[in-house]
Amino acid sequence: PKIATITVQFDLGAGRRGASQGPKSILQAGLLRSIQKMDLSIDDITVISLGEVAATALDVEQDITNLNYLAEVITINTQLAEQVSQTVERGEFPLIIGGDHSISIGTLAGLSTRHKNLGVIWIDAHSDLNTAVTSPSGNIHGMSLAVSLGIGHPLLTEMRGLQPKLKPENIVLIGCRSLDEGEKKLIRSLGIKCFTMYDIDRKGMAQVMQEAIDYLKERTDGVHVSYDIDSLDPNEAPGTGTTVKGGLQFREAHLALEMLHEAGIVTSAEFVEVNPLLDVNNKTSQLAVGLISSLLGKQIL
Ligand code: DIR
Ligand code: MN
Ligand code: MN
Ligand code: MN
Repeated sequence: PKIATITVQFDLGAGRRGASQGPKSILQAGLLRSIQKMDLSIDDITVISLGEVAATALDVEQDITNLNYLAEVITINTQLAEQVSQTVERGEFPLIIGGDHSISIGTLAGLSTRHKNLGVIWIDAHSDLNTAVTSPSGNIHGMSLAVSLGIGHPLLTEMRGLQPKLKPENIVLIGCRSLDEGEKKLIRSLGIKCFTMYDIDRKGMAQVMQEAIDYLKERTDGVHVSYDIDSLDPNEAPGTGTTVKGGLQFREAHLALEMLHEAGIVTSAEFVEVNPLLDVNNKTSQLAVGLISSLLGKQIL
């Protein structure tokens, strides 16, 4: 299908500024040239930003304790959900470029209009399963997966309708190595499938991905790849706000996406948390171009 690129210039879900400049930097690093080389058809780029839009006014009665920039997060994600929904209704493949990881709230809300049994591969050093109660930071980018499961502030979970956007058994976490206590509890209690860095070291990325693909293939009606660039080792991806050592190596990261392309199960994707202000010689933006290309079918030979 035709690829519809949606860029989201937003970073208020994260603890530090700069990820809003990720899309511009990834485009400058040659994303469109790389995609065009693969003979894919690609639509115009839709740009989403808070810009002149005033953030949603929140009712003073609302409890917004430990939810930083809640109004702004709602405003941007409501716009994004609408764009994603229109894209899938046109039968196109949404490729969302962030922005911080809070934008998954809008992406998954938009996808849920079309997919009732969506699978998600969440590649991240973190699990983003916090709530305002468990979060050590109040940053909503650490809560987006929980929100999509229907766990969190109603203004977030009820975006585009009341129902949870995802089922816990349709999620696979890959690359985690920094989990907060509340997140660990939730992973265990909901039985979320989780391949930590320990599993990747132990089994190798090829086996981990094969298991993830086999698991999702039989139970879902589409698979969304949510790719946080901090899943990579900081040596490969220094340009991101919350680096955690002991991450994916360059080839492991590419192999995962190459295998996903080969499996032919992916129906949408987002790449988030590239922060050009923290980058070294544009290394992380260039890496993102390579990773997106691998997911879309770029091969070495
Ligand atoms: C931490 C960091 N678990 C939090 N989360 C990040 O603030 O909730 N997610 N960086 O990508
Ligand atoms: Mn994340
Ligand atoms: Mn992360
Ligand atoms: Mn579909």
